[in-house]
Amino acid sequence: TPQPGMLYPRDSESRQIKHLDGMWNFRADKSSARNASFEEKWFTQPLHKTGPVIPMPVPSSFNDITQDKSLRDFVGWVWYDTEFYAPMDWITLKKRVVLRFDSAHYYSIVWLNSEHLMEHNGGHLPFEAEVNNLLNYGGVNRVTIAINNTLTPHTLPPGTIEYGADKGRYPPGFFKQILQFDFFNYAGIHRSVKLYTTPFTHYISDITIVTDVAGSNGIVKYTVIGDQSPMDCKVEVIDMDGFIVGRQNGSQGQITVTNANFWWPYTMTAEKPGYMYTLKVHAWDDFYRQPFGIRVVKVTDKQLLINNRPFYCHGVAKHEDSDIRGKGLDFALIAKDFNLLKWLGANCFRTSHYPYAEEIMDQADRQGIAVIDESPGVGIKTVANMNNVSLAHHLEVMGELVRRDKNRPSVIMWSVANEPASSRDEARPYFKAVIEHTRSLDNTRPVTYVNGGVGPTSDKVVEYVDVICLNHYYAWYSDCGYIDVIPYQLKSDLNDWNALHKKPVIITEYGADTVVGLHQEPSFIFTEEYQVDFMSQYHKVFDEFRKDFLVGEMVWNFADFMTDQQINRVVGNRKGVLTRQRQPKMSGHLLRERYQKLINGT
Ligand code: BDP
Repeated sequence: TPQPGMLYPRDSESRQIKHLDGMWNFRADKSSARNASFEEKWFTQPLHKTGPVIPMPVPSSFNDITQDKSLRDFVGWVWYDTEFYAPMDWITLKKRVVLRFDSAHYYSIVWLNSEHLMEHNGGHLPFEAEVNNLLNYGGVNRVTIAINNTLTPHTLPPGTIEYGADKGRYPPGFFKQILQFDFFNYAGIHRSVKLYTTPFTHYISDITIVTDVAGSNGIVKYTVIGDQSPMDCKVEVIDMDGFIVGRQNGSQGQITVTNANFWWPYTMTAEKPGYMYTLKVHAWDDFYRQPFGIRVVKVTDKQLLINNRPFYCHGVAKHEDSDIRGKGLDFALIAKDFNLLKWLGANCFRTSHYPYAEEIMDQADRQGIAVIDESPGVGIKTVANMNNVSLAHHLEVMGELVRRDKNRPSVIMWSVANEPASSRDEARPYFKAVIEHTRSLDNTRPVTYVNGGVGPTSDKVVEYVDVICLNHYYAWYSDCGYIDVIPYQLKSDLNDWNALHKKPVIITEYGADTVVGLHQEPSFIFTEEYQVDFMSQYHKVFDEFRKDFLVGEMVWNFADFMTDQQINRVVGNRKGVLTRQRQPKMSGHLLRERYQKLINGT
């Protein structure tokens, strides 16, 4: 379990933020051994003194920024650096200063003024360190980061490197990265970099809020952790109009908010969806305002309940993916995607297949979109992927994910993995451990994994989950072109699962590749007509089973996204109901019509 902490940087009376985003210097280590940068100690001097650098935007993936194919497909160490000044008042005011990367993909080593500061294993999640000892207040500071995107059997997601075995038939030193998942392995500093301050000692390091509903009242249980104990701590619950609706002294306690505004997905209430409160924490001289919502999630044998009312999830699986920036954070894209979710009438998404940016999750909270929060556990297929080294890392990652997102009302479920080889004997102890660990970190939310076509009699993991999540590609990866098989196969599969496990089911993926603008009638695979006909068959079955134990449907995918180069991918995966540029295909209109009807209860 990771240390408590990693509160999202927020300014306050006692805290200040300095953004380090912008153009950084960048250099890839293209040496044949791939590690000249370490032998030459690039971290000891400004990067531009080690050799040629190029400007690289932060945040962004580096892959699609240049015209250089070898950089797009680069596997190994890339280096970034930038310079900044630390305000002198940080000394006089006795500030603790923290350097935080909201995420970098995949393995990162950070130096400050040539001194080793921290390392972090894995993308999609934040890491930070206190920098007071290394900071230069009288002059310029240089932060350097080396990032390696190489995937191994024990990274999440896992991957392998394949060498050109037949030397005569491959260029010298030839190798390629083999991915076990279906999206481009974008890399770089994907999210923002910030310096933030807190009081030097006696500061708030973590806050956990758990809520419940009791009639029309909200129950708010909170725990505050500081760098010292005991803590001198006062908290206030503040509503969206700025009124204090509850207060309490002590680092732990319970507050009842009378006639509370509960957090609801926007499709469950016309009034105040995504209602957020603030827990204002004042400990010693430190102030932190933690947003939260009052709601409770429960699961029965047939239903998913939000605030004790059945919730039917009609949503999408997404990716962090767009032109040029790859997986880089982009506020314009975030705003556009949420507008599109509303346009479609979607009330839910899954963070397939890794944790999304905190700024995305903020919008889910505030706009009332429910989220299945998925770890980067995608492509866990081999025995090596399930050994003790892999398991230890997976447990660590779940700890980091729960620590980051535990206070988010939008997160209604944790997903530990996507489409692992769940029929393997090794999968049983591995996923039992991962799922039980996740539940021990947070017993207020259901835990699941997403099953990839392993049937109910061969699967060895579903017995540990609260909700069964299934991906199905009938009439695409099997019986391709024969949409008539869909109702038969989907129905019999749903009934088979239900015969063995009395748990609610969500179809977390179904979809067909569709090249926008390709038309043919009668429909033919890859055309817009086929995607519409294909989805319509699934919808008929969903409508039959949502009266019973089906609690959700999510199309694969919200938008087209980039993948590796493969013969079954025409410049990326084309299963979006929107193009990668976020324009609707015919299927987007179909889905919108369906989801708007579901919202109106017709
Ligand atoms: C599913 C995977 C997803 C793929 C999708 C597809 O979960 O990541 O992109 O198939 O093949 O198996 O389109």
